[in-house]
Amino acid sequence: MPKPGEFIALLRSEPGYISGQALAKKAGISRSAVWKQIKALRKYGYTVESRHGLGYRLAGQTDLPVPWELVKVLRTSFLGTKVIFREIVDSTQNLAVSLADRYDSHGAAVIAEQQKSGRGRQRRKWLSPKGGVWLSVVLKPDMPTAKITLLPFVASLAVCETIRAIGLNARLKWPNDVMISGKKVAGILLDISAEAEHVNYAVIGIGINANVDSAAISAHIDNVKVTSISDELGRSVSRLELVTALLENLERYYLEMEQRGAIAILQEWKKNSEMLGRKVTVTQNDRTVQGVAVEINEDGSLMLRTGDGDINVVSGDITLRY
Ligand code: BT5
Repeated sequence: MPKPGEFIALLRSEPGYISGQALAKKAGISRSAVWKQIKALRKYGYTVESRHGLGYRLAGQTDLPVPWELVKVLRTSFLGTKVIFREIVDSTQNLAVSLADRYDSHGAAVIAEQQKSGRGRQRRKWLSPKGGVWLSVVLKPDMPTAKITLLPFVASLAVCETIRAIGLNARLKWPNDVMISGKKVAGILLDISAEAEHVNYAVIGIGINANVDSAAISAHIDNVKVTSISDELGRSVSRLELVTALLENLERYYLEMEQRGAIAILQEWKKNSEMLGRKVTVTQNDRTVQGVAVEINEDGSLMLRTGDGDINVVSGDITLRY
């Protein structure tokens, strides 16, 4: 049985219609197997026309980041050279973590069109309907364990740049949210396995509300304002193009951090953030602290100027006060 990538290549090589019989012969499969392949391609988002007496014609490309399309356009050296794509999965993060111990997993990406149990930080839920970009990448970083918490800054910066390149004013909010006009469009999650001196692996999860109805997500959430790229643009975007640009930006920033450290990344991150100098409320579990966000420290923590002096916050959620 040909793989979807091989079968789509057969259809593509025909400018007009190709009969089911000719397709079956070229692919070395039965006519009914051809029909199954056509059905599968339609599920992957391709438009395949069928006409009685003429056969099949490829009339529209997919916008999904399926591996056989990504491989043709992606200009990375290692990130995304191995891709697992699923229409639906519990969580790309869980699948990626289960693969991470394999010796050849560095750079592998797991992408899904929909997640049933998407995860946020601290066991929070991440709503992941069809239309979004739900992606996890496995990395085996050559960097000290203490620096690993900076990886989400690399990822959120890459997401922010990718969204800005399509003309939207994406901004970063500590620790790793990507926002448009104060509404969350993307979030980052990090899972690691590390010893004191050595990182076994890091899995970075990236969720981007690409072509989703943000009102439908908001209906289930009360503490965060939500938006999506399609709601901001008033049209859908190609998730294939979005993921391609994202993986390219992520690899570039990751290599920069591995080779030169995180200072330049944090500088760039700060330039894309609107929170420094602003009054913020930090919520950590049930505790809240108020102050002015004055700096992102070299370890990624947030320096907060409070009435009682400066404190460094390592984790929590920020609300900007106006
Ligand atoms: C995050 O957590 O922002 C990290 C989200 C990471 C999701 C990706 S998708 C691919 C990979 N596979 C996974 O299973 N996860 C990763 P946090 O900062 O804890 O934010 C979670 C909070 O955001 C929730 O409690 C909700 O309030 C809100 N939220 C949930 N779904 C959302 C969505 N689709 N868009 C915006 N906000 C959402």
